[in-house]
Amino acid sequence: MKRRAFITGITGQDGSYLAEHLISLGYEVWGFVRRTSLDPFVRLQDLVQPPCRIKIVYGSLHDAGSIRQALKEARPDEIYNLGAQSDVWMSFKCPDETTDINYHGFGRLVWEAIKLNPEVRIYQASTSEMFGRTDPPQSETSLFQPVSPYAEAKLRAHEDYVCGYRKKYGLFICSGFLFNHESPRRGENFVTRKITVSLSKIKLGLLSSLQLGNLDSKRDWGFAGDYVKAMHKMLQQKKPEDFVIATGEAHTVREFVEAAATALDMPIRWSGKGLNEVGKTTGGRVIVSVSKEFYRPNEVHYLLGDSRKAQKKLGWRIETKFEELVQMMVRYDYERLEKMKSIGLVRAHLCKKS
Ligand code: NAP
Ligand code: F7E
Repeated sequence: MKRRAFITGITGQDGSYLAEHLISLGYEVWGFVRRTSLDPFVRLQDLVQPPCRIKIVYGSLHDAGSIRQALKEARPDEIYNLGAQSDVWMSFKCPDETTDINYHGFGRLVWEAIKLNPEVRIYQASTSEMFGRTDPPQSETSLFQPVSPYAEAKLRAHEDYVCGYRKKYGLFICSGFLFNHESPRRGENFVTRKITVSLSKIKLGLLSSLQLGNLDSKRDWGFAGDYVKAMHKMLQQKKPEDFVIATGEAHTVREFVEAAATALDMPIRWSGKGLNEVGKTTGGRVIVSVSKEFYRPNEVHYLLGDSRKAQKKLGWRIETKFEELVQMMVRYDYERLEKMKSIGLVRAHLCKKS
């Protein structure tokens, strides 16, 4: 019989890649989807075309009854909890909602899951943000020092329901401390995709300039398609354990801009400092500037992961290098926007936070 996987957050970046990966491994995939005012299936187009390759159950992590009902229908062997309010900046605006989804929501899910089947295997999407201000490189034994409501909620979920329930009830439940991972399916509110979309629009004459926040912030950016493979591997271990997943290479936001601009054949030169720093084309046109609006009340300055444990115990490997990732994202955005421009379908850059 096919193994059954239940994915919360299936409509998000990671959920869509994980669903494809598990289907390729022969799983029956169930997705837990919440009601939204727009089409939630944009990242799942290929899987929801008839004949539909995933099974959808509706509900919300806010709602224990909906989780119970969905799990009764799906009867999963493995649960991947990817559903979250995943935007760190937004977590400062909506701390209660963030806590209710990212902490209590996971608690509701685990509780309902073990009532139905105490043997079920559960993956929790923990995050490098939990390390917060701890000096790099960060590994499984590093200190947690969260600085945002997002990271606080994820840390409480890890401590109470991953470590706590594993010890108390002997459950197979584990955390992946995943460092930033990106793709052409990344939300445009995150800095990498904001950069690749905006620079592509600038190159096509659809936008004059891009405004960013902290250019000095350093992140360890990998490819989401590689990272979801590690999630599955964690649930196939003999014993439940937690793992850092990262590339071991960090870049500043400024370096990401440079790499994306170079991939678009539009190299950038920097001048000025702090809020006055600008990025110019070789012709001297300002196409990147800094705005206070995109700074956070509290920042995580430097994340760089040590994933040696995952490489050794899971046999997990980084398949996509930083430059390939940037090129993949730029190519996708530029080609898509060029097509949209040619048929007059492109929108002006939205007047919103991202
Ligand atoms: P994402 O694209 O923002 O996806 C989040 C998913 O959660 C979406 O499917 C969203 O549904 C769903 N969701 C939000 N609120 C929900 C609710 N109340 N009930 C049910 N589902 C809900 O995030 P991602 O990048 O794929 O990340 C996946 C997970 O990994 C998240 O838990 C994130 O915190 C964690 N993580 C991500 C990274 C990273 O770099 N990407 C790194 C470490 C950890 P809608 O489509 O309806 O919004
Ligand atoms: O910011 C800086 C910003 O929003 C990265 C989530 O998936 O990864 C993600 O969280 C850095 C920060 O991702 C802008 O201040 C500068 O230092 O792309 P981001 P994040 O906050 O690292 C972790 C691992 C998760 O778990 C989360 O779910 O870039 N930055 N200027 C900016 N960031 C944004 N969004 N927009 C800017 O204009």
